[in-house]
Amino acid sequence: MTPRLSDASLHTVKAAALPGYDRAATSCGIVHIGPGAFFRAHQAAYVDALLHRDPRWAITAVALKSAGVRDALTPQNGLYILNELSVDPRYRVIGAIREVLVASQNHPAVFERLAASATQFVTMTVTEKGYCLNGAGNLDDTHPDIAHDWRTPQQPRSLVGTLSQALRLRRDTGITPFTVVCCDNLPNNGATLRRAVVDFSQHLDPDLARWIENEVSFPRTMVDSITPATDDALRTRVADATGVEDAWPIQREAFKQWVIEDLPGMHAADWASVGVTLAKDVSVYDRAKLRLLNGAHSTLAYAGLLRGHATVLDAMNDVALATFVETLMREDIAASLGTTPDLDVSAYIDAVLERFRNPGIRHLLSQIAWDGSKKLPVRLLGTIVDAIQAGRPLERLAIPIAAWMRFVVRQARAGIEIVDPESTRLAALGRACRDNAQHDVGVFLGLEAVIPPVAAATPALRRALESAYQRLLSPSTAV
Ligand code: CS2
Repeated sequence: MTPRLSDASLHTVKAAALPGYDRAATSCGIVHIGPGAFFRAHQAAYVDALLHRDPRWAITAVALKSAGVRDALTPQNGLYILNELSVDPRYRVIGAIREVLVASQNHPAVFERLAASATQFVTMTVTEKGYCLNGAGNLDDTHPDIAHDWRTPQQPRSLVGTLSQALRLRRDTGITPFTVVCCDNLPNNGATLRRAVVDFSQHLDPDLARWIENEVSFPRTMVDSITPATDDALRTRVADATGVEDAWPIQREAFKQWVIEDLPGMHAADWASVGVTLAKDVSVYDRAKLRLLNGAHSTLAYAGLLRGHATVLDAMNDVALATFVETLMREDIAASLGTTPDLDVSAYIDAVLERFRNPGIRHLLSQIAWDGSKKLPVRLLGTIVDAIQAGRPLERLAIPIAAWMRFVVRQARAGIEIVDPESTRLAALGRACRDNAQHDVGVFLGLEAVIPPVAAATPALRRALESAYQRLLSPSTAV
């Protein structure tokens, strides 16, 4: 029988790089909230490298609600296998996670870790929807989790409520605050999260809000590595190659990048020694990444699904679609980035397109299509608003938004659940559509949580959306 991966079976693992440090001698200096696949593929791999130099930075991983990761990783002593996908796949056992806690089941243990003076970084990947923000990017005070956390701040459900309570404990006991490192695909993620935590705290304790504003660092970051969801093919591949069974292995492309704003708190650990870029100004990196890579990804997802494709590679092999996406990036999205002395945008686009064509990766378009109501504002609608303000053309930029609308209509009509925090509303909108461009686009433009008011009120955008929508009624000829 294949043994299960754990500290005890580590010496039997074949064909994989193992943690080259004494795990028992490490201590937890990082609490990470949201231990999903991206974190385990990306940040935990950087931290695993850091632990070879400095044992203080092992990770306590905290899931806010779901017990799935804890149940998979605890019998494995926090170990899992990372498969780097390329023509020549590589396997690596990641030892950075020492424990996994589930906040909803054990708030006291979570707050004990968050309040400990050894904890100097609190990092998070909770996806766009985990920040409880409204369409304008501010704390959504109508969100049920926020209302809950204001009522019972010691048992928070939301990320924002959890950070506020943890920082309160540190302030009350005179422990220096941790540095909050947001690792989600949000524009200006550090400042956005800081504003949400300060606004949340203001409601409960204005002194705490002021203290957070003055004392706590929220560096801005850019995170990047394409991470397809775990599937059975990966589980089998890992077991065959390594000779151990891992309940939840992770896969990603070999490329990874992490840029963090160079604020004083960041120097507690030697991040640069493991390939993290500490930069004075992260804006150029995060705008380019969110708008070019993620914007193109969402375009491929919605247009590609409508054209019958399943993966990013399939969509890139569709010459008309790939040509459209490349033109969108080079002409329309690049124009929104302004001058970028530190970034060669054309080379960046070349590199992104090559990554999308990686034959070693099977990245499902349906995975990228999740949570469109939260992703589109960040990935494409900001570019559209800039184009409106600068008087640039909107015709191509309207295509991915119209494709998302058609995707919603298609799923709603087929009775397939739309994976999105707005799923109920979207399904109702989709069912109300009549395949009449003017009517249907009008219905979607009323979604103020997704479409910024200035975009909804721009006749030229409405016309561009209607024309794109009309063409997408026959998706095979739309681009
Ligand atoms: C993707 C991202 O699922 C998605 O929406 O666009 O997860 C993308 O793969 C990463 O941001 C790449 O860094």
